[in-house]
Amino acid sequence: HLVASMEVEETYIMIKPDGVQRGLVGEIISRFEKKGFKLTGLKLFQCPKELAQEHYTELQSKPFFPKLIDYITSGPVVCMAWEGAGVVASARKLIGATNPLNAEPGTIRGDLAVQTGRNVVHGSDSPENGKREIALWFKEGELSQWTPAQEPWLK
Ligand code: 3AN
Repeated sequence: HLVASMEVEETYIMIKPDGVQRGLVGEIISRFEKKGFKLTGLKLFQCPKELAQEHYTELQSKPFFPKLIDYITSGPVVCMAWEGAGVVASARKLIGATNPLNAEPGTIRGDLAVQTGRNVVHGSDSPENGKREIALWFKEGELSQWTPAQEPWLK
């Protein structure tokens, strides 16, 4: 369905091991919450090699592929599913350019990262990949579709 004339989409966002170890989990989640997107899945997870290889299958032939797999599997990651109008492209904007040195200030990578190989966060690059990656990283039952309560929480 449409909200503000944009298609409601889902995207897979992942805080990489460096983001977890540098204590940036709260900061990164905050940026998506404050923007106004809806969190529908969240877990801390030690990724097996096979899953990392499947996730980055399009990059298999790149020279940096083995190092990328070592990096992503080097410690726990935070897996997230986010939903919202135009969330796929908007999340990519919030994240910033792949090379953090080219990422604009105000973006996650622009503010918090220096190296391409340590760029703290992943975001799906298309609605199709959003669906594919959420299905890859989450089991059924780990995702929650929810609507905000109509009653105010503070009276
Ligand atoms: P993005 O994560 O911005 O979508 P992709 O899909 O081109 O960028 O690359 C996926 C991941 O592969 C990057 N986040 C980064 O960790 C790693 N990567 C990409 N290019 C390089 C590179 N030239 N050297 C090392 N790692 C790279």
